[in-house]
Amino acid sequence: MELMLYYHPLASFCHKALIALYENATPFEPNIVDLGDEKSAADFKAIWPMGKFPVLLDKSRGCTVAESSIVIEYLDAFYPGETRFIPVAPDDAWRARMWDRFFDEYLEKPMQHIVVDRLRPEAKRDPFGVDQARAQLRSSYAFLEREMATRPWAAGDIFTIADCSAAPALFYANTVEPFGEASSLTGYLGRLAARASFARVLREAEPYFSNFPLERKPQIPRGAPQPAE
Ligand SMILES: N[C@@H](CCC(=O)N[C@@H](CS)C(=O)NCC(=O)O)C(=O)O
Repeated sequence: MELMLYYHPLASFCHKALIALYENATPFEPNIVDLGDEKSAADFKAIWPMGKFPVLLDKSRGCTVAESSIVIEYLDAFYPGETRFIPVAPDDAWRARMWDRFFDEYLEKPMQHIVVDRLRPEAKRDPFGVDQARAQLRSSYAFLEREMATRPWAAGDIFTIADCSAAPALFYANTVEPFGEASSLTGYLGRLAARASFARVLREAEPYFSNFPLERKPQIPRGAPQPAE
């Protein structure tokens, strides 16, 4: 097989790449990395010394592609399918990229900060940083609640790279800092969860949910009807 993905089924940044692969039924060899296992971690770091996944290996083109957004750009450029992740029109393209960055910077990162803090020894925890991360999530929710009231997908009327980022970011952020009654956000997360690609990612992650380090475990949201495309 030409493509191999190094990933873990529970890892939110890996979900971005998996959604893109599943959207277009792109064939790839899955390679689950267990960073808790010395050999698995060492084998992975020999490929990508930063030790962060997802990483896509393209044997036919001799490329090692790291960083979830770049993996998606790469798939869109070299293994395109029916779902195009970067729109062709320049105005739509910068919007899709901007919202991709938004979800990584202002949801994924604070969510990760809260989760990773819980994995530290008690004396090394950072309650102030966790409070800041929670405040960041709440202000992102308030902004998104207004934004998502007027469109079905993150960057407009079509599913793009931004929705690949939004899906795991909102799913895990809602677990660590529930957005409760926010109706546009709940509706959007429901649409994402009903999308076949993300539904499959969640089904594959579910056996690992008990490993999530916070008391409140992730739960697959009830799906909502798809918008007309
Ligand atoms: N900017 C990177 C972030 C990747 C990242 O943080 N991945 C997490 C999993 S969600 C990871 O590899 N964590 C393992 C670790 O930090 O040891 C991307 O977009 O791919």
